[in-house]
Amino acid sequence: MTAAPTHRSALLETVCTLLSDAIEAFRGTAQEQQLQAVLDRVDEPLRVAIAGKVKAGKSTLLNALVGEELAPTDAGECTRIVTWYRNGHTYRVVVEPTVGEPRQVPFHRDEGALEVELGALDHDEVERITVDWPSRSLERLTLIDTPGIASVSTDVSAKSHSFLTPDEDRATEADAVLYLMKHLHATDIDFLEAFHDEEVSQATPVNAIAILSRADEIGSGRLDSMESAERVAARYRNNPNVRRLAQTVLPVAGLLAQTGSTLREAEFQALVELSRAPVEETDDMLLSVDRFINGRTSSVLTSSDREMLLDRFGLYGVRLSLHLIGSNQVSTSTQLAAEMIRRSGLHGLQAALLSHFADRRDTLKARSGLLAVEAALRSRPDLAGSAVAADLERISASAHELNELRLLNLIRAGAVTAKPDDIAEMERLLGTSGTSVADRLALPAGPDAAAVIQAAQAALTKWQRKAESPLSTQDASVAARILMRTCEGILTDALASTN
Ligand SMILES: Nc1nc2c(ncn2[C@@H]2O[C@H](COP(=O)(O)OP(=O)(O)OP(=O)(O)O)[C@@H](O)[C@H]2O)c(=O)[nH]1
Ligand SMILES: [Mg+2]
Repeated sequence: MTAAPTHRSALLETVCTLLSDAIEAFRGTAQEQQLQAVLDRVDEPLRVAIAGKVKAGKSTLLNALVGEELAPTDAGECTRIVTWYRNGHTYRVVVEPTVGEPRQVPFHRDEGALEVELGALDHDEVERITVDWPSRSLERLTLIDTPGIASVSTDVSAKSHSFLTPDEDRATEADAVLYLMKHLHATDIDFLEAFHDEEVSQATPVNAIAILSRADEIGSGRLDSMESAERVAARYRNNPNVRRLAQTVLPVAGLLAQTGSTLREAEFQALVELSRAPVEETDDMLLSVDRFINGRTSSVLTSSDREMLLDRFGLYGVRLSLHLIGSNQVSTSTQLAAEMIRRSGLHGLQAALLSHFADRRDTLKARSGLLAVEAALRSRPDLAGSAVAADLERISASAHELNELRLLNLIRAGAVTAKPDDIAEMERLLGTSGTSVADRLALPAGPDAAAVIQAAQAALTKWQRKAESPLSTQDASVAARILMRTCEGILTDALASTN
């Protein structure tokens, strides 16, 4: 059932009406159910899928975002199943088999990830698992863990592909995607492109963020690894192929963030113990995984203690912790945890998730709704001339928020001719640096109405001149007109707030 409508934007309200009309028009067909499902989820949190190749660090990053160890990493059957993590009133796990009814199943969690009991079911007989978990972090975003793409088992890979890039007549179930890549391989670009096609675009610069994952490994675990990762990410950010496909590229060391969020006192004490050993000894140990686990040490840590530390921290995490403890920058486990999270890049990702996804929730939901109606209509050419088809076209063409998203796509595709400075300003106005008015107008946070009015007026004049200039190309003047509308909207709101 649809939850009681919260504060929907006018566009989302219109799209809900369209969905209801479409449900009527498709009554008694397979499309009816799909459209109903889309309508039902309008008031739910935004659904963000975490995708990427095998062992890219997807489940670890999901745990870091939730702040708990939930999703199984490394081994286990469940890493091969699409798993949803939703905010819930109670702890509950439901398994949806490929054949048969969904059923609630037992789960347990000792120390570490959730272990779901599939009973007699094999992993390939499971369509999806839904985990309801009371968690503040899941209030605004539902997170979806997907199995690795291009895995050894093509079957598992196919499962992710069909979830993220469904058949022509079925819109994707995710509203947005975090795409993890360890390094930029050809297949990463192929993958993003597979679900980037003009109309049924599932991932576009609008709803995808690329993550340079396991960022701590980029500099071979050296202390400046995260700085190296930031430089690599900045390069990718300016790569036209990446710009076409994702809103931004952020370096994140998920393991560091996950362990920071779940750090145990005993682990901190083990690191303190290790930090007491002579520097030459620890330097030598940190040269490789093998030396760290099996090398000689004057500390009391056994090989298995060290192996456990490595599992939780990685070489970089151990090196960083020893450095922070040794130089007295941290003296408690709480301080170490905070510093690990700060350096992991998690805060940057959380901010991007809010500004790029959560704050655009209504627009992205509206977009998902329109895509669903469009997909349904494609399966029924006889309805091409129907009222639903006409409404779809009218709403798609006239909604300013959607025009903004489309313009952003065009800019990212390199289809708008303008000077680099103007491109940067266009993108900012469209919200790529954050969707607040201050972000869009490049004003300091919390500007007063007068400052907003002045900046919006100046921007409006600028884009009006560009729109009317005989020197502007056709694409640039269309872009300028859309930006004028954006400025007018900001101006109207600011003027209204002064009355
Ligand atoms: N050093 C380091 N290791 C990481 C990081 N993130 C994940 N790992 C390790 O990489 C391995 C795979 O991590 P997962 O989170 O299970 O990766 P995944 O993408 O979910 O893997 P599949 O679901 O099997 O495709 C684990 O051993 C993690 O500990 C990271 O940021 N840094
Ligand atoms: Mg996984």
